[in-house]
Amino acid sequence: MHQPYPVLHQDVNLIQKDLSGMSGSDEGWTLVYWDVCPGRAEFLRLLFEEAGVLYTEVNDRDIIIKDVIKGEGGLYPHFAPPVIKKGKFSLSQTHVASRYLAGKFGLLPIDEEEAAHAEQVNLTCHDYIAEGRLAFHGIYPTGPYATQKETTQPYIDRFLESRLPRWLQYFERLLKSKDDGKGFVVGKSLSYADLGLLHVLRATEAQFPAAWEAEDVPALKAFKKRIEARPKLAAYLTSSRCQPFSGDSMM
Ligand SMILES: N[C@@H](CCC(=O)N[C@@H](CS)C(=O)NCC(=O)O)C(=O)O
Repeated sequence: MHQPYPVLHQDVNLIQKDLSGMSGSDEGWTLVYWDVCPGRAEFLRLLFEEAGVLYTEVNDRDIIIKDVIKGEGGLYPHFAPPVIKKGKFSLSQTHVASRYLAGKFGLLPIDEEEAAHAEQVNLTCHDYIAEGRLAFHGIYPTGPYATQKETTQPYIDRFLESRLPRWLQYFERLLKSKDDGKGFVVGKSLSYADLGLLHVLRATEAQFPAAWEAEDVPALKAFKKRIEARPKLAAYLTSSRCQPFSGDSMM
């Protein structure tokens, strides 16, 4: 059971590029993020795409630096993208923005305990991707991977050997803890927790294809295929809107 909020622009599954500024359109949603990789914004794109809600992307570096990184004035300035914006309202922190959009789009469990479990899972997905990303930036977390390639390799090796299997086996256990691993992560219908899990599994497969292939996680692999096959997600994942992963950070 999910919250019955109205879905805006239902079935208008279209993305537009807007370089006119972070303000975007007053009517629809704007997603502000770097253009270098799917990154954390992918958690939010999957929500827009599954809900069939129109969103406009602002990817211009100068605009992001001016309006987000150095943004001054206005209530609740942001530390870093992704940022979602609609009219005068804007919100950062990907998990919070995901949960907010999920509420708007009918992808947030109504039941209080299920909503808490969805949050538990989505934040765990964020922990996983953040730890994976950090392995590629062991010396300088906000510096480019290319400048620390050799020095950070031991961190990547350690992540691959000891942490990645633990994370994947955890997600396998999580899925199998209900409905024989054949259902949704929380409750009986799709929520933002399923989309969060889908995103981190796609990132894993893209960054570490051999490890993903070798890991014994049948429920997880079936889950990934099942969710990817949902019509709106399948259309998105095969469209030009869906960017390839960067190949150097799980992002
Ligand atoms: N906890 C934040 C992290 C945001 C974040 O680190 N954004 C990155 C891109 S994925 C960024 O642009 N960081 C700039 C900075 O840290 O100065 C979230 O989940 O949204």
